[in-house]
Order: sequence, then structure tokens, then C-alpha cells
Amino acid sequence: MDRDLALSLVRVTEIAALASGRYMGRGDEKGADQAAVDGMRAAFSLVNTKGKVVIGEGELDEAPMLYIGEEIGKGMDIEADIAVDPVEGTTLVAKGLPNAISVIAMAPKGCLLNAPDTYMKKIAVGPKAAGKIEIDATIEENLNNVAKALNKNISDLTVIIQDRERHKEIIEEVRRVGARIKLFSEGDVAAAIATAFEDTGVDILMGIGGAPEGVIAAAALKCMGGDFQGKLYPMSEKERVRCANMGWTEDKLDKLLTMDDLAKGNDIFFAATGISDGDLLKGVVYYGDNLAKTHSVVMRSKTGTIRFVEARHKLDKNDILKELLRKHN
Ligand code: VTB
Repeated sequence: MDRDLALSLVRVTEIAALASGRYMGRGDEKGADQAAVDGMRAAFSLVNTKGKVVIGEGELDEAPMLYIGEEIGKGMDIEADIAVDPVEGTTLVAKGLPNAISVIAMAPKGCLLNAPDTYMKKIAVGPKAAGKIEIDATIEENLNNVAKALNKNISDLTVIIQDRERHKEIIEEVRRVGARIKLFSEGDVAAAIATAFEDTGVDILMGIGGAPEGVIAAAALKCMGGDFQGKLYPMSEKERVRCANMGWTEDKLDKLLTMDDLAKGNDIFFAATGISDGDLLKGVVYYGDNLAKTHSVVMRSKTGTIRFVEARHKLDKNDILKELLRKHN
């Protein structure tokens, strides 16, 4: 895929973040999400590709826009799979908490797993510890192997875990082994990405989060040379049925999903823009005088280039933004 698509993708997440950022702290999760969806959908219509949403806002009957299977983009003969999470962490935006991002991943047709809307058990690390994780190994084994790869003592190692009751045993075991823990409330894509940037101080993500978010995190880690493993983890009968309907019958649920099963090949693009301030990305700043600033990261697996893009937007000079901000103000 054309390398210039990377910059087109960052425009898409920037516009989604600029629209969604309007809802920060307003207690309106739906509004925050809808603004980002409207922004992504409008901005993507200018991207030179024929994309099909494989990870999106849900099935057609539950999502009128960016639904799974929707064809988006300006056309052209480049066919691509698109995974979107217009707001990764709607609660974070609604409450004005850190680490909300808008994300998109893109790969050639057939390369992103069409994951069912269920949970996934996950483990993720950055490049230095790639190849050293095994989702079925014990927590102690994984922590020892990652510590060794990073040339750290176990007590220097930081495990990032979503603050949920379902992670009680993982947390207890990490504490017993002696590593540090950073808990987060929402958004395990940003948490997985943080493992690939040494300055965040985060070394390994463990726990159970959304399966669609697992595909997006795997795409990002592929671009950064990190590692990710997952296993589908339905937590209710309804989710089990949902999995079975997509071919994930009971006998297949235990399949190990490697980074290549989730984001195949080496032509993956990933872009994210901060909505609220986070470990890696700054949130949207509205300066007044129709000026706003966004901070994004965009990467491409083929070359491994990682770009941070700080952009200043004249909100009254961009037709898409003008229209969006009229609706979401
Ligand atoms: C997960 C995680 C997401 O929501 O889907 C989580 O992958 C939902 O978990 O990043 P709960 O049902 O326990 O809330 C996020 O944290 C963000 O929406």
C-alpha cells in the first residue's frame, strides 16, 4: 500500500479526536463516540482506498456508520481491511480522564482478523522482549523472561493491568513474584502501545480486554516490532453464541492468536490521536480563535517508521471540521 496513506490515516484520527474532544468531561459517552464516528466517516471518505471495516462500531443493525462490512474510502483499486476505534475509552472522554485516543489500523484485504465482539486474554510487550512471551506460560515465567530480555530485575519491571475484578488473581500473582503494577481504568490499546515506548516505564500488558481492541493493538505492535498474543475469552453464553456464529466454535476458542493471526503480513498502517492527555500522546487543545492542536502517532510496519505529528488546525478553514463542530459543539 502507498506509504502516503499513513498521513491520510492520521488526518482521519485527528478529525475524530477534534470532534470527540468537544465532549470531554461532559458525561456523555454516546455523544463523544458519535462525534468521533461522524469525524472518522467524513474524513475517511477522502482517503484513496477502497476499505472494508472489519473492526468497527458493531453489526449493521446496531451501528448506522462504520459498521462491520461497511465499505468506506474514496474508491481506487487498493482494497484494504480497516479496523477503527473512533474513541478508545469513551468513559475516559465523558469523565475527562487521561489516555483517551482515537485509533485506526489498515492492512491489505484479508490481513486483519474479523474478531468477534467478545473478550480476549492478552499479553503484550515492546520490541526488546518480542518472542519472549507465551500466553499459556505462568505469570512468573513470563515476568522472568521479559525481565531478562530487558536486562531488568523483577522489581524494576512494570506490568500494566486494567483495574477490573476479573484481574484479581493476575494482580495477586504479579505482586507475589515482585514486579510493579500500573492499573488503568479503560483503554487497553493505549496500554499495549505503551509497552513499546521505554519512556512510559511500562514493560508488559496482561489481562482480559476486548477482542476487537486486541486486533488493533496487535497491528500497532507489529509496526513497532513488539509482540502480542491473545486467546478469545467469551464471558457469557451470548458471547459464546456470537463467537460460534463467526466460526469460533467451542473447540476453536483455545487457539493461540499470534500477532500474525491478528494482523497478517508486513504492510500494516496504524494511526492514533490523543483526545485527552495520555502517557504517549497529548490531548486536544482548543486555543480559541478557531485554532486547535492535536498530537498523533502514525506508523507503518514495512519500514518501522514511527512519526509523532503535532498539528495546528484552523477550525474555520476545514469544511469537514466546520460541519462537525456545528453538530457537536
Ligand atoms: C475492554 C478494553 C477497552 O473497554 O474492551 C474494555 O479492551 C471493556 O472492559 O480498551 P469492561 O467490560 O470490563 O469495561 C476498554 O477499556 C475501553 O473501552
